[in-house]
Amino acid sequence: MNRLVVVSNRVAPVRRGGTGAEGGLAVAMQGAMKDRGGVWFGWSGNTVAHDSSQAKVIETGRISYATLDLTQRDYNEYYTGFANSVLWPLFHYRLDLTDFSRRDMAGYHRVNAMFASRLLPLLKDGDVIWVHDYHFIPLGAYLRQAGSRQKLGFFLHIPWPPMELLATLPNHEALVRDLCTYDLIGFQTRTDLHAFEAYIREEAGGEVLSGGRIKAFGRSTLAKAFPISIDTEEVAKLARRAEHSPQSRRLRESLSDRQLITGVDRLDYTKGLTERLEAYQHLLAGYPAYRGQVTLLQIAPPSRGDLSDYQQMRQQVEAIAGHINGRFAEFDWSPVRYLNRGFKRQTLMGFLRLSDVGLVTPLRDGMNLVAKEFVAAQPPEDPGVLVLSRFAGAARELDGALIVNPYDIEGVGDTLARALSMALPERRERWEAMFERLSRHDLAAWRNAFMTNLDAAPCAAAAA
Ligand code: GDG
Repeated sequence: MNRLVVVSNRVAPVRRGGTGAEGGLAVAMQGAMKDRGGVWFGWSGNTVAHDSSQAKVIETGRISYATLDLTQRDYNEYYTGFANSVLWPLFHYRLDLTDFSRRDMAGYHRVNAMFASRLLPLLKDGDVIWVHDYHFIPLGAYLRQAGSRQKLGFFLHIPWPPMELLATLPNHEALVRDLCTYDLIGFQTRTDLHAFEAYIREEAGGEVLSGGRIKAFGRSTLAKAFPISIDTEEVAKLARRAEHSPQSRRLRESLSDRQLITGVDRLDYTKGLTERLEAYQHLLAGYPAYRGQVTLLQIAPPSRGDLSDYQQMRQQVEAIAGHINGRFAEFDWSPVRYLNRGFKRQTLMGFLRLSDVGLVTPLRDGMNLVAKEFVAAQPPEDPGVLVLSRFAGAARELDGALIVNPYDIEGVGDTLARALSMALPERRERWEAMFERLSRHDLAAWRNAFMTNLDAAPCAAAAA
C-alpha cells in the first residue's frame, strides 16, 4: 500500500506506543500511517528568528514526524492573521469579526509555499497526501507547482460558508481555485458540500456532476461529505474507567445529589458560551424549582488568547458567569462552575459520564466532537440527555438529542428544563439510537471512507 503523508497545522506529539492522552484524530491518523507507513508534517508550535531551511524529522517505527518552525512574522501573518482572523471567523459566518489585510494574506501564501517546498524532498513516488484544514488550502497548488505528482486529498474541519459570505473575501476565487487542485475535497456535512457546490456553479461557472465530480477552473476534482466522528469504543471505555476515579468521586460528592449540566468547549466565540450562560440564567429565573438543585459545569480551556476578539469574549463569559452566581447563589450552592482550563482526556470523559445533561450550543461548528463524546460516555442503564445546537454539524446525525436554536435564549432555557426532567424510558430510547449510530460511524469508519475515496480518486497530475 502507498505511504500516507498527513499535513496539519500542528503535529501530534511523538509518543512511542501512545499514552492515551492524544486526541482521537491523532490516534486515527497514526493508525493509518502505522499500517501503510507515513509522514506527519506540520508546524512544530515554536517560533524562531529564522525560517527552518528543512524540516526536523523524528522517526518512530514506520512513521516519521517532520516539523517546521515559524518566524514571529509568519506566525502573526499566517496563523493569527489570515487563518484565524479571516478564514476562521468568515467560515463560521462571522463576517463582523474578519480582519482582512493583503499583508496577512501574502503571509498565508508565503507559509503555504514554504511548507510545500520543505515537504517536497520528503515525498516518494506513489505517496498519498492528506492535507487538513483551513490553514493549508493553497498547499496543494504549491506542491503541484513545485512538481509533486502525488495524489492530493484535503479535509476541511470547519464549515464551508455560503457563497455570498465567501464572496466578501478579496481573492476568494483564487482560494477556491487552489482548493480545486486537490484530487479529493472532503467536507463535514452536506450543508457545507452544497454551499461549495453552489459556489462552483454560480460564482465559478463550473459544473457539479454525478458522484461528487466537480469541473471548474479547467480542472476536475471530487467533493464529498465525510462527517468526522470519535473512537466511540475508546471514549466509552475511558468514561467507564473514569467513573470511580478520585476526580469523578470528588465531583459526585461535591454535587450532593444535584443534577449536573456540563459544557466542554475551547474558549471560542463560535461555541456560543455567552448565549448558553444566558439560557441557563433563563432556566434559573423561569423555573425557580431548579434553584439549588442543578449545577452548570462549564469547562473552557483558553484558546488563541493573543487575539483581541478572544480576550473580549472571555471577559464577557466571565462577567455573565459571575453575574449568575451573584444573582442566584446560596451560601451552600453556586449555580455555575466555570473552569478556564483543560483536563486530562480520561477525567473529562468521566465528568461527561456523570452529567445529566450535555449542553452543546455552538453558533456554528463544523462537527463538534464533544456532542459525540457525551453520547459515547453515558452509562447505558441511565443515560443523560444531549441538548444540541442545530448549527453544529453533529446535529445532522444525533437526532436523539434535543435540538435547539442557540440564538433563542429562552427556548434553550426551556429545553434545559425539559432535559432535566426527562423520564428514563425516553432518555434511553433517544440515547440508544445515537449510540448505535456512533458505534457504526466511528472515527475509523470516517478515516477509512476518506482514504478509500482518495485511493480511488483519479490523480490530476498523473493524467496531465
Ligand atoms: C474543530 C472543529 C470539528 C476540549 N477540552 C478539553 C479537551 N477537549 C477536546 C474535546 C474534543 C476536542 O477537544 C474539541 O473538538 P470539537 O469538535 O468539539 O471542536 P474544535 O476544537 O473547534 O474542532 C469542529 C473538529 O475540528 C474535528 O473535525 O468537530 O467542528 O471546529 O475532542 O473532548 N480535551 C482534553 N482536555 C480538555 O480540557 N484532554
